[in-house]
Amino acid sequence: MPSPEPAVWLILPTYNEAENIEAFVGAARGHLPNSRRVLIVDDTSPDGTGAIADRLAAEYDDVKVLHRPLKQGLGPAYIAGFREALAAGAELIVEMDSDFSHDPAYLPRLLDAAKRADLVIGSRYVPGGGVRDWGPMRRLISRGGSAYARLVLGVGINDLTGGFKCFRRQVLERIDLGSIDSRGYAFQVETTYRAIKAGFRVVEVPITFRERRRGASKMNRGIIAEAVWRVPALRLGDDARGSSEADPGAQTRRYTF
Ligand SMILES: Nc1nc2c(ncn2[C@@H]2O[C@H](COP(=O)(O)OP(=O)(O)OP(=O)(O)O)[C@@H](O)[C@H]2O)c(=O)[nH]1
Ligand SMILES: [Mg+2]
Repeated sequence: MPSPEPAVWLILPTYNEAENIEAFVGAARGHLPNSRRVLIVDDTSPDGTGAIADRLAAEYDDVKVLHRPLKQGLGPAYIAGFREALAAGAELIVEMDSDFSHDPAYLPRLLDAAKRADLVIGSRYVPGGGVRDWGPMRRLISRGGSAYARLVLGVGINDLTGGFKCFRRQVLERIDLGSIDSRGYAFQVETTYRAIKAGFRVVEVPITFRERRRGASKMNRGIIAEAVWRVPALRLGDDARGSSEADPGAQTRRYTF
């Protein structure tokens, strides 16, 4: 008898994705096993994304929505989604952008690789991967950012800033989500770095990233600046982890980077 499909949760952060979210959820559901749950985490988008998400949740049993009152960045939205998925018994937790930059057709590739890895990264910077539509400046910032983080952290991962990833639940349980303060690209670097430091097996599978078709980018200088200073802070272990004080177990799980 074939083994049952693992419980897969896809977490989709949204901020002003009204033009994308319905088509995106439709495409993603089509590439996931029946054991799927899709959790949209919307930070009260002014363009009404949340209402569309609610309609999708009413239509499909496997779609849920988490409404958060304020735009707080990608990191906090993902952490809230991860917590909900873990509490509901998710075995594999996938994160990806909801703007079609990450092609849902790659989902089976990530899930397949997760049979042999604890964290799978959809990677632009391994053979077979790449970026479409970006100008030279954006390419330079992204490639330079990943190279910088790889060098400073001393890890062998080529795409540290990408946001298309599949975690085994054990990874998210171990990396002390409560002590992660990063919000933008730094969040992606930090989760992967913590997974490596905790001894998990991390693999990269090639993906081609494409520019969003609709809607506006939320990337800004602050997000880049955060990544620039947080990466060495991670390495030095002086990352301010204010919220970990509230977690009584945090002390024993704290990493010495
Ligand atoms: N819930 C939530 N989602 C966010 C927030 N910021 C960005 N997102 C979502 O995170 C995903 C990635 O954000 P993008 O705006 O595409 O940022 P980016 O991919 O860095 O920039 P571009 O590729 O230039 O569009 C998208 O699905 C966004 O809607 C936020 O503060 N809260
Ligand atoms: Mg994007």
